[in-house]
Amino acid sequence: MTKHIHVYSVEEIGIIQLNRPAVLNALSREMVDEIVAQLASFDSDDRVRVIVMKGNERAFAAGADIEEMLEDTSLTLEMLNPFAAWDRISLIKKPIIAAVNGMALGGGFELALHCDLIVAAEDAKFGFPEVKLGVMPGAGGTQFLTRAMGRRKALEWIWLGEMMTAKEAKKFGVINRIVAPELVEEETMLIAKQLAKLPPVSLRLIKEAVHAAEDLSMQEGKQLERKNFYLLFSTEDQTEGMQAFKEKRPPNFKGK
Ligand code: CO8
Repeated sequence: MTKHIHVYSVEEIGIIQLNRPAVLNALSREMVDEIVAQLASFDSDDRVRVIVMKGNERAFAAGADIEEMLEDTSLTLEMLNPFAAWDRISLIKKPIIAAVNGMALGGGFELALHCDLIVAAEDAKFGFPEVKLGVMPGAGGTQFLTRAMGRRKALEWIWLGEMMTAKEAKKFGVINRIVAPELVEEETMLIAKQLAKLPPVSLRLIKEAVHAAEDLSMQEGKQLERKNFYLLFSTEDQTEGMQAFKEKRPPNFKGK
């Protein structure tokens, strides 16, 4: 049973809907724990090939729950270690797509940035308003944004705490696609279904190699890529993919 998220599946797609509409899906710690537990559960569920995370029309999520943070001190945060839960999102191996309508702010923006792909409504708004609260992004925002748009642009956005339009976010490589608000879900599901037909082991080893490119040297990254490439030759899907090409028929990938 979950209190703050709604969970369901459509074919091979596992869907997590953030569900605290009264507070624009503000992320309480309990809610983050539910999201992370559900991601892990989908990740180990053979019936699920792709994960979608979405909010509602008004908000993906308007940040961490400010009410909850009001009483925090440096020491309570150190002892609580709230970001350990966020770190677990990076361990999810299946593709995760964020479908963003409305606002994705602060921790809500960071949650979207933890996803692999982001589809957004043309009127969606992204931003890190933390500076206006006397704090700063804490769940990876400075790192994700700098890697996407470079130091100068990232500083400008995070310092000023202004909202970024979907168009700007796309221009700076922060999100993947923009569509009309009413088409966000449809577009996200189209990508998810496309991914769900592709060989799952290839998808996860590609994700591992691409993510590693942000931390490793070129040589180390290429070594990892090579090992993953070799590994795929021990899958039935590699035989199926190449055989299907030879026989001029569509492949049927099994994730083995
Ligand atoms: N936390 C708690 N409640 C919130 C939050 C939030 N982040 N955002 C909105 N709400 C609540 C409002 O208090 C309001 O509740 P009520 O009806 O009881 O007064 C309700 O949601 C609706 O909000 P508004 O009436 O303010 O709606 P508006 O359309 O007028 O404004 C805004 C929408 C602009 C999004 C506005 O609500 C706002 O500025 N929200 C705060 C945004 C923000 O500063 N986010 C960053 C938070 S800090 C953070 O995310 C740190 C991340 C670090 C990682 C966290 C790990 C623990």
